[in-house]
Amino acid sequence: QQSIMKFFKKSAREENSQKEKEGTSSSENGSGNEFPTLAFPSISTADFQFDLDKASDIIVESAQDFLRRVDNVRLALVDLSDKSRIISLVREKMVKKGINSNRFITFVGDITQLYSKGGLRCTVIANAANWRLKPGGGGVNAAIFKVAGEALEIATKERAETLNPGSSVAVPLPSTSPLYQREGVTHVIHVLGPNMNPQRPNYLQNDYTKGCKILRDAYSSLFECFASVAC
Ligand code: AR6
Repeated sequence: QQSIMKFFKKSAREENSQKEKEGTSSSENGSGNEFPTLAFPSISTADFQFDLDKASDIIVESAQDFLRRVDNVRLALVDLSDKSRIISLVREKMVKKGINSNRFITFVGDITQLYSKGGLRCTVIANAANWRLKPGGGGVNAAIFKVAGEALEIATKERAETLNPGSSVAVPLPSTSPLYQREGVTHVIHVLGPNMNPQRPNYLQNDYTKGCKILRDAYSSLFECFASVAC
């Protein structure tokens, strides 16, 4: 309970330093910090080897489309390194399209430590999952299941056994989970993207017509799930 109260009583100082890091406007109104935020990794672009340029187009277009339709929410694309190519590509394309940088931000950090290490409040986070919805396997999936603990495994099993490419499932995180207590995350949305890695199931054999459609479906399903839990 105490840690949740702390979460909501975050100091203005931390909030401002966050805005500086993001390079966003620091005005009280319209900064976007008051909106429920979805933090999401770039689906399919590491272990699943999806082309970064094509993925960045799809991320920016899907986010723009979603934000035009749904008010009072914010999206945050997250990656581990400040040298992240996908973050640079997305930023470039956001600027070209004139997307409101208070409603769609990019952020460098571990998605399991956004609040405790980065001061970024995200009540919902997305996971680039595998079709069996199993922990492990590396990447962001391994990181989220490790930090969220068994509570996430159990809650996931109650919602779904498997996932089809291009679809997602929202899982409410039990308040016993460290990810809930420490980071204030209330939901994890598992998303399965297209796979371009011959070593993984559902390999698309470089078919980017199918791959792009599946990635678009994945983001639209992810964003709809977010709206349904946040709004
Ligand atoms: N925080 C933020 N971003 C991260 C983190 C993290 N802790 N870890 C990785 N990323 P990937 P995929 C970024 O490989 O390509 C798994 O084994 C990473 O830099 O996690 O969709 C699953 O079980 C990249 O930008 O997901 C599946 O089998 C993005 O997250 C398979 O990999 C996605 O990288 C899914 O592959």
